[in-house]
Amino acid sequence: MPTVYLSLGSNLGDREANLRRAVQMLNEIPRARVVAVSSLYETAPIEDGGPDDYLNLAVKVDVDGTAQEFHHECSRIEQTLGRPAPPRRGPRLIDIDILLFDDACINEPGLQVPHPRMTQRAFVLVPLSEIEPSLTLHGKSLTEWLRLLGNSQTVQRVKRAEEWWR
Ligand code: PH2
Ligand code: MG
Ligand code: MG
Repeated sequence: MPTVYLSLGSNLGDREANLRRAVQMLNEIPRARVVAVSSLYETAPIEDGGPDDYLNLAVKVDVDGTAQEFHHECSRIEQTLGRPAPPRRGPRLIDIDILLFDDACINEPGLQVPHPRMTQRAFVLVPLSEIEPSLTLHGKSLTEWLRLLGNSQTVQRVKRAEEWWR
């Protein structure tokens, strides 16, 4: 059964509640099972992340099915949770990104796996290394990738997994 790693983020509303609901909904996908969640991390926005701080975490899921099917389910959860109240538009309440789907290499419009920017994002690498410290990416360990990033990106652990999940 494929092992899948996800990065989740929220920077709007009750961020912790948004993330908890998203992880619950991932676990409710009939052919998916959440097997590990990381601590919650408060992270400063990078790239085009908008003005507000994020809560981010990493999740490990066993998935029975294709990456495309699972991606579709993740988009459905984003839409269910993140739909802005009409007529307002704005940042999404929840972002679910597939980082790794077993050892699949996928390069399609809307679905690139491994996630092409994950090695440049401390908000991805720190939670991921917490739940899977032995992972390597393109021949380097997660800690090696983090070391290459330096410490310009703020990532602060705010709640351990057992304090927020179930
Ligand atoms: N997501 C982005 C862009 N920037 N920054 C942080 N700290 N956390 C995110 O989840 C994030 C971001 C695009 O999805
Ligand atoms: Mg994203
Ligand atoms: Mg996304």
